[in-house]
Amino acid sequence: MRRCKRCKIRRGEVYFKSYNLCVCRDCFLELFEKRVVSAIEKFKMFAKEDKVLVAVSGGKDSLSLWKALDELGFKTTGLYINLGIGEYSEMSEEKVVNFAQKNGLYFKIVKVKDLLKKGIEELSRKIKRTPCRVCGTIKRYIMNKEAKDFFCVATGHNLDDEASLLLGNLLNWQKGYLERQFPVLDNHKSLRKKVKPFCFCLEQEISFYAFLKGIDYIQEECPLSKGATSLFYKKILNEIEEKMPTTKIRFYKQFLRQDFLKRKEEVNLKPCKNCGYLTVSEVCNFCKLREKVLAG
Ligand code: Q46
Ligand code: ZN
Repeated sequence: MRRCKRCKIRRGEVYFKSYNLCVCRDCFLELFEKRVVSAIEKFKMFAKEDKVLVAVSGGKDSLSLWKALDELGFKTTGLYINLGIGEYSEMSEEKVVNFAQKNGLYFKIVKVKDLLKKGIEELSRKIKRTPCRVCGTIKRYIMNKEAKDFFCVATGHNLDDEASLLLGNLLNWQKGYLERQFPVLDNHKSLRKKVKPFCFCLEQEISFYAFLKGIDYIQEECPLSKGATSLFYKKILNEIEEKMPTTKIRFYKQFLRQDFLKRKEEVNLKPCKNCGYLTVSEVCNFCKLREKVLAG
């Protein structure tokens, strides 16, 4: 391999085609941390004194985010939501617990089965919705509830996730979803602030970061993700990126410059009459789901 393009002294250990950059591990770690800090500062995500709840799944992105924020000196607590997806959930919970213990970090576990008596797969069958849709509603609800004593919730969404989500939202002209795709959603009444500090980090960078930091994460994908359109969009974007490097970052950064993202107040939201969670209808999606499930 070539010499590190940054320090010009050490041997380059990793090559990023998207940046046409070959760097050594020390330079990589510096660049990676800078990229995370610049997203946190650019979007005014949180400051050193704020308490951040990091949503962790046991996968490489969220555990790397937790590690990076902790090493950068932020006050973090992990939140693991056990989705009740058989062995996959048990294995990922174990990864989170081991990681937290190894790094001396606080964390909390919430089990979907404790709340709704069933795991995601059974819930999806019961209410005849796709597992990911059910899962999304439940995770958003739990995260927001658990974040009430925190400044914000941070998730491990990376540039590949954001670019593929953007592609999907554009192909379907989902204007409402496009507005909500910003890397920061500010506090709004009882809705806690949500942030994505890895929004400028490629998946490939996070994998290398996790490797260098010796993070033991769950390698398997969620078994319910098979056939998800987001995976298809990622594959297409990877093919485009292969032919035209930097497409992903340009696509996403141009999106962030659009005027309609200067978000207005979410005037249409009002508290759910059961639980108080902000929603557009009388009863929030989580309460509707719970009613259907517990009805027998
Ligand atoms: S965990 Fe849940 Fe994902 Fe599994 S069921 Fe779908 S949304 S794929 S991030
Ligand atoms: Zn509700």
